[in-house]
Amino acid sequence: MTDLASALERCGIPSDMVSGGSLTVTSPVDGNEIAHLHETPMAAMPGIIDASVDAFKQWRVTPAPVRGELVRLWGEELRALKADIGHIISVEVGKITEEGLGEVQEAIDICDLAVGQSRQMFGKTIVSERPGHRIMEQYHPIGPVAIITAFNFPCAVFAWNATMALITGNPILFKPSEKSPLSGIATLKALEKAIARFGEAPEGLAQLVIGGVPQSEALVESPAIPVVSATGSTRMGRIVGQKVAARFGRRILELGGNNAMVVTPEANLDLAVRGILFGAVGTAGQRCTSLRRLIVHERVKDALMEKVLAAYGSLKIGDPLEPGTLVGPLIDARAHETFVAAIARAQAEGGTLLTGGDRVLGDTAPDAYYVAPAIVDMPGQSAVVKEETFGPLLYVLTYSGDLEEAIDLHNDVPQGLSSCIFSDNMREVEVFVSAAGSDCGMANVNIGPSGAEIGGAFGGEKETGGDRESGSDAWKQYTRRTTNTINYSTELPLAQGINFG
Ligand code: UN1
Repeated sequence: MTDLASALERCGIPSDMVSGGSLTVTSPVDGNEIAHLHETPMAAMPGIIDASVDAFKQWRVTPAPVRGELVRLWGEELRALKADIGHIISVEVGKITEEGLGEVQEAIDICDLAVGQSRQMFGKTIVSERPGHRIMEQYHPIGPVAIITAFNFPCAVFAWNATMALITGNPILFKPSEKSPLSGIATLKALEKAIARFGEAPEGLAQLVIGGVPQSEALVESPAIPVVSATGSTRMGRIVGQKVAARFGRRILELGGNNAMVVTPEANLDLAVRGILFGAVGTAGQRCTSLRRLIVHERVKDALMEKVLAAYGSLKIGDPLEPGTLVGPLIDARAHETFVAAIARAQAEGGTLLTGGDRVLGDTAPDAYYVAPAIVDMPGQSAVVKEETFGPLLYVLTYSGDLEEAIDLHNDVPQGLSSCIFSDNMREVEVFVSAAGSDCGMANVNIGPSGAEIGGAFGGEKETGGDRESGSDAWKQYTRRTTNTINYSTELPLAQGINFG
């Protein structure tokens, strides 16, 4: 049986690192304080950033496949520590055991992808209009990359960014969420073990910054850090995006979602129910990809909702480490207040609460916030439905006309992360994924909006930020592209036929 202290120890986190400091970490499982971390003093920030700049000089000239070898070792360390890091995630974030382990697996998967990618940073060769000339593009390292993560994916989202930054030749500066730093530190410790085995990595290649807004600001505002990747709320992203833009840095933003599922009359309803359950209730609705809006055709609404409500009725809510639990706690009291307030607003805006919303286990876990997942039937897409509420709250919207009506409703929110349609009709699904369909960064067919694999690019449009992380060609964002025109002739012809003297 794993306990937190031994998991931390096996991950190489010394006890003095998690005690005596001013940053208190609380477990959402029972509300107990589990760590008191030392914040990175602001006076230390310039030295940390300088060390990263120094590390860049060596790392950028280390051959990319050799950099890939470091990430391969990181994947090995993560495999060895999977159970321990998964356990830390469960205690610190409140994820059920399966999902804690799944998050570590996601980090392992991105390591594997990055190892292969480290040998495939292809640039194009372009024909020249001039004789004896050739044009080519190269993707070079860009410089230190700051990674600021949210509480809900402390291991995987860090790994998405760190793996790609490392193989492309850049040092990393990691600032985990104040709410879940231990899971992030455990993931970083696995990288430190890999660095020790690797042997030739520069000092300062992977550094940790603990703290809150001031420490984040030091990273966001530093001109020595060309790329800032930040995951979190739209409110945070608006500030970070503007600050990074003001100094012409590059930002990678992954912000709020308001993810929907369209269920058409031609859907397999049993499949849809399973998609709804994992999407809306999994991770207690605390994924940025969680299902928040169900847009269902009136012809199948009653049949679907009967099945959904039956499934909600049998959900086991409680200790995420206990086998069989499907719904763990909300992260903190504030998340609970927001959840309750959103339901009250939805009701005031004409909604009918179909199930859930109550706090449960209040007597056995008075300092933890467990809730019964809620479903609110809405007469229309009112103001509250257009906001992201980070919890297990699902709004039901009904359409009665054609698919276009559902798509209009679907796209009429400020966020654009993930989406899905359930239908066995190929015309409907093709329209949904077409240019006239979902306006999100991710549009799925017959699977829910959450739980993406790492192979695709992850991210969304509109207030979600517009950037992409994880697989596909996301690695390019951690590089600077250079276009090289090479003249191997003995003449100097000018482009566009210009005759200069
Ligand atoms: C997040 O919630 O910030 O697609 C990331 C998913 C996960 C990643 C979620 N693979 O739900």
